[in-house]
Parts: sequence; C-alpha cells; structure tokens
Amino acid sequence: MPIDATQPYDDQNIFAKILRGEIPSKRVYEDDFAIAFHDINPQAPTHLLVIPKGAYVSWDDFSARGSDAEIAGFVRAVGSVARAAGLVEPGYRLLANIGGDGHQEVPHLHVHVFGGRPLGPMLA
Ligand code: D5M
Repeated sequence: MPIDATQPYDDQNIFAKILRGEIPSKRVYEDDFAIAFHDINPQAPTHLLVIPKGAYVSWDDFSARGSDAEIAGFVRAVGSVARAAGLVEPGYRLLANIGGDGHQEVPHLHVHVFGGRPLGPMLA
C-alpha cells in the first residue's frame, strides 16, 4: 500500500531495520551517508536501492531537513553505486517513488537504480 509521505518517520520501517542490520540485505555499498542493497523484487538485471543513513521519509523531508553534507553525500553515493555496478557506459535509470500518487511503499527515502538491459521509454 502506498504511504502518506508527510507522516513522521517510523523507525520500525523495513529499511530502518536493514540500516541497523536487524534484517538481512544483499548490501553492495556503504559510506558515511548512504547504503545500497539489492531490491528483493528485481525489475531489471541490476536493481539496487540507495538509501540515506538519516531518518527521512521523502524527498521533501530530506531536502527540507537534511544537511548540505548529507544531501551532497547521498547524491555522490548514488553515482558511486551506479559506477561500481558497471552501469555508467551502458546507462541506467534512477527512480524515486514519493508518497501516495508516487506509489511509495517503504517510508524511508530510497532511490531505485535500474540497469543491465535497454530499459525502453520511461513509463509515467
Ligand atoms: O518500493 C519499495 C521497494 O523496496 C520495492 O521495490 C521492494 C523493495 N523491498 C521491500 N522490502 C525489501 C527488503 N527487505 N529488501 C530489499 N528490498 C525490499 P517503493 O514503491 O519505491 O517504496
């Protein structure tokens, strides 16, 4: 079910538990600002999720409350993850689902990284 992205941060959400290491994930990247791991339900040969370490629900929440260092660090982490996955030359797609109309299901900000095949035109 899509979430209300204006809700307060719930520290029991599944990605918060992955961040704390309370449930397993196939982690591929970590730095001071972000971690990345394989999506449990991959939609492409490469399907990774990059999440900030801070407690943010949505892009709006992150851009309003996140420090400049956190925001810059997260953007750099997304680039590093795509590079490390070998996606720079063939290309890839980034996607962030936000709130109800965006069909966000997990209330911790995350960016999907898709690649490994031609992805076709973007679907709205
Ligand atoms: O989609 C949330 C995404 O998170 C969806 O692609 C499945 C993925 N997911 C859910 N639980 C897990 C676990 N435990 N590990 C890895 N990936 C997971 P969105 O609609 O963007 O909120």
